[in-house]
Amino acid sequence: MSASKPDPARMTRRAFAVFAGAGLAAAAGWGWLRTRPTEGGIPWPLRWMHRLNEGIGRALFSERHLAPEFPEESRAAEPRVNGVIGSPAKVDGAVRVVGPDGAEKRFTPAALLAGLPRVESTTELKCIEGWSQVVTWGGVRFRDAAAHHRWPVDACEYVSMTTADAGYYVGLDTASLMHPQTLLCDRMNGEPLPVDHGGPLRLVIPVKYGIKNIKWLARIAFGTERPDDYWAERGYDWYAGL
Ligand SMILES: Nc1nc2c(c(=O)[nH]1)N[C@H]1C(S)=C(S)[C@@H](COP(=O)(O)O)O[C@H]1N2
Ligand SMILES: [Mo]
Repeated sequence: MSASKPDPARMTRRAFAVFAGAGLAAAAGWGWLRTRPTEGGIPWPLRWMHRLNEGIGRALFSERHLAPEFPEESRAAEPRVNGVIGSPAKVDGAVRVVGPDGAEKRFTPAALLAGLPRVESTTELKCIEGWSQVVTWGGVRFRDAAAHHRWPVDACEYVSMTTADAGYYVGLDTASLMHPQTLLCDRMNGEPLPVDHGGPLRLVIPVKYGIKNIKWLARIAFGTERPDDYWAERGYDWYAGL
């Protein structure tokens, strides 16, 4: 009597059936998802998942929860340029700061940061597409600029940031901007911030994915409603917390 040996042909047929079944289920699921009514341009089940993620993100967020910092030696030798949406701002161009009442003040990028404590920190820029790189950023803390310029951070839960041509725009929660690692950044890897990487001024916000780290920052507007966001309109998570 021989011990029953597995029949390779049968095993293969079974594996194939499982594989095909999973494929059909995924296709059916995708078809279902695609035909759901949309909310803010994306199917409601995805919007619902984003809300769930945001709830968890906000619950985990705290001023004391720091993104990891790295030794300078571990930074990328040649940081890749990724974001190309929106037009670069002029070095001497205005950065407009707009209150909830629409009142506007203009600064050059240098004037916006003048006299504030300079900070350097080496953190990881994480793109939502899966890659990341370690970069040494220099600038001033957003929270220091907010205190110095008396920005209405207590009255306004949200901030909209845009490029000069409004081609790229991000919506941010004020709490994340006030995080100690969030910088108005004008230097990168020990040099003035190159135009490719957002010079003269970009936002560095290591508690969020790369999409929120807007380059060529030219307008900062405070408000009480959740601002438009370039990538949220294209299906990504509005909060984009890490
Ligand atoms: N103005 C502007 N800022 C932007 C983007 C963009 O397309 N335009 N892309 C974002 C994304 S998705 C990433 S990952 C980072 C990439 O920064 P880098 O080009 O300096 O590597 O910039 C962010 N800021
Ligand atoms: Mo990205």
